Amino acid sequence: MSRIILITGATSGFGEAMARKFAASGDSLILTGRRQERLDRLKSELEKTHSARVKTLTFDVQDRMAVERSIGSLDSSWSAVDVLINNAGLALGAVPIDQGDVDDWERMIDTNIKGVLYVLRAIIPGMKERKRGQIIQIGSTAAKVTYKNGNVYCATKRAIEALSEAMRIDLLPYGIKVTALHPGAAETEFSQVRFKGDLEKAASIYQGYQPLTAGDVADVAYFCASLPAHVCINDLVLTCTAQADTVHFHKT
Ligand code: NDP
Ligand code: 8X3
Repeated sequence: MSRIILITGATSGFGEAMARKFAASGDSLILTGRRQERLDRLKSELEKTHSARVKTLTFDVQDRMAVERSIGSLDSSWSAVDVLINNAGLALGAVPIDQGDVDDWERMIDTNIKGVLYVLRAIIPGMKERKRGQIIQIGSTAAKVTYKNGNVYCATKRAIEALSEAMRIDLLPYGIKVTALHPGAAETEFSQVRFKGDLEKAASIYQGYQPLTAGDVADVAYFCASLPAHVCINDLVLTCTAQADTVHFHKT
C-alpha cells in the first residue's frame, strides 16, 4: 500500500530530491515550502513521471498558526502521515559570535528549531493514535562537531540531535521511529542562502573535492524509511568520502 510521506522544504535541495525518490517508489507525497510555484512545478512533474499522488501545502514553518492551519486542513485521505521528514532549514551568515546579525540568529532558531517543533506538534498526535509512523529529522555534521563561525547554526542542529534523542524516548511506547539523519557538505542552494546570493562564495565551499549530492541524501533517507517495522536507524552521519567530519576535508 502507498505510504503518505510529508516532506518539509521540498522546493529545493534534499527535500526536492527526496520527493523524487519517494514518488518513484510509489509513495504519496505531501510537499511543503514557501515557494508555491516550485511546489506546483514539482507536483506536475511527479504526477506526470511517476503517476504519483501529490498534495502541496505552502507555508512558512516559522509561522506557528500557518503550520497548524495547513496541516490541520488535511482531509482523511491525507492526514494519516506515515513518514514525516523534517527537512526545511537554513544557515544565514558565518561570522564570529560577537559579530552575528541578530535577525539571522532569530531566523535560524525560528526555522531550524521552532519550525521543526511546530510541525512535530501537528503530526505526532495522529501517529500516536495510530501507533505507528516514522519521523526523520535532518540534522547535520554541524550537530556533531562545531566549526569556526558556525556558532548559531551549529547550535540549532545540535538542538535537533538532542530533540530527536528525547523524542525517541517519549514515543517508544507507540512504535514511532525517530531517525536523526546528519549529512555533511552537499551542493544544494544551502550555501547560496547562507551567503545571501553570493554565488561565487557559495560555489567555493564545494571546490577541490566531490561533495554529496541531494540525490545521495535522498537515497539514504529512503533507505532509513524502508526498513522492517522492528528496525530503526536512530542516528546516522553521512558525508562524502572526502570529508571526515565537519572540519576535515581532503581537497586537491
Ligand atoms: P536548500 O536551501 O536547497 O533547501 C532548503 C529548503 O528548506 C527549501 O525547500 C526551502 O523552501 C525550505 N525552507 C527554508 N526556510 C523555510 C521556511 N521558513 N519555511 C518553509 N520552508 C523553508 O538546502 P538543503 O536542501 O541543503 O537543506 C535542507 C536541510 O538540510 C536544512 O535543514 C539544512 O540545514 C540541512 N543540511 C544541509 C547540508 C548541506 O550541505 N546542504 C548539510 C547538512 C544539513 P522555501 O525557500 O521554498 O521555503
Ligand atoms: C550544513 C553543512 O558544514 O556547512 O549543515 O554546517 S555545514
